Amino acid sequence: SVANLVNKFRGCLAGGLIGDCLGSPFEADNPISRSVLYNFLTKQLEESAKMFQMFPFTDDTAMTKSMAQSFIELKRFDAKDMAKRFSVEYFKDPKRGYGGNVVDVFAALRHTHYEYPYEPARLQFNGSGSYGNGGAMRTSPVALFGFHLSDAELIELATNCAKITHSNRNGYNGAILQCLAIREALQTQSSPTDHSFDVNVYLNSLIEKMQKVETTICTETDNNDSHNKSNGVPETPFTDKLNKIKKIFESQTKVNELSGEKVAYILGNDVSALKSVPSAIYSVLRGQTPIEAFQSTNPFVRTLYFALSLGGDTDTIASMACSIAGALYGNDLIPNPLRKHCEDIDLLIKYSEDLYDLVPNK
Ligand code: R7I
Ligand code: MG
Ligand code: MG
Ligand code: MG
Repeated sequence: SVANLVNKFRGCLAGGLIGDCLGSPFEADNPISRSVLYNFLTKQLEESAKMFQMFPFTDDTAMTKSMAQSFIELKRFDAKDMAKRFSVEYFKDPKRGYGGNVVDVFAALRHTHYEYPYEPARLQFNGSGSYGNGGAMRTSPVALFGFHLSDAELIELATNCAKITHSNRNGYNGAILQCLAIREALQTQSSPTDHSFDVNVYLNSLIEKMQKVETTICTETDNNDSHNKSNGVPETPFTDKLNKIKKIFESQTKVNELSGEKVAYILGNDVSALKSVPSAIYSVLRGQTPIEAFQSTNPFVRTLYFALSLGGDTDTIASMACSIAGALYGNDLIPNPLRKHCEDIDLLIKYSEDLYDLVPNK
């Protein structure tokens, strides 16, 4: 309902931060040790901890903060302003675990005084653009700022925000999918008693929208035109992965059988958008039912556990999964101890409220 929309906004940015901060200690663990993960998460959930160990955020949150600040201060999208914030933030605080190549974009943006905010990204990887998940990992403010927009408008905004660093079709399409997944979560009402929602309805909506995105003819700004068609038919890799997920969820037995390691093998767990965004979405849906290896009745906690259990790019996959889960279940379902471990939690909550204030006609 409309009444708890602000709670969902808060949950989205708080969830994204928690996934990033608690996922970063495991980044690149592949596979991740079950007992280490069990002990770690059990510890972070302790209510009575005398001291809450503080986990710093990484580039995922640094860039999310810049996106939020740009929307909040300008009350509109401005590519140059966003490009400048990314770059200034990077040079102020570079040791946040940024992707290996995106740092060249920040340098080129600064060198050209942010005059051509899309050019450096277009030149990455010999002109094919980055397919990393850096566009997707920071997209939550787009879904909040663009909450009231039509699908077409939201997709255009998500694309333009992502293309400042990620001009490869699979890079910005990953950001579009993550953005749509969050908006769909904001619009989904889970049961107030057991927090259940219709997984099939949620998936079908994403499949329909992503299919449209991936089959639409590329514009002249798309520099990957030659890579995305086979025999004149556009490739639909994200839609295909969503359909794979749908197939798995059609059998609850299959869902219960698939460990994090197996899901990582099927859907991926690396720094590419294609092998991380669908895995994050899977983790959210997996959170709907009990997990044998980590007993919790809380679907947000289950989502976090499962995302981490995939291994690989854990900070980013957990951050994307938990921002969707937070948007679904709202801030009130997130256990307090988890947030107490995260750097800048109060600031992210403030940004979520500022973005909520910008939503027209509530
Ligand atoms: O996508 P990006 O911002 O990185 C985000 C990731 C997250 O996991 C963060 O937590 C952080 O750890 O990094 O940064 P990019 O440098 O654009 O992409 C990340 C990596 O993906 C690159 O360093 C490459 O290894 C790989 N990559 C590609 N490799 C070959 N060809 C991305 N695009 C390509 C490509 O087109
Ligand atoms: Mg990171
Ligand atoms: Mg290419
Ligand atoms: Mg990462």
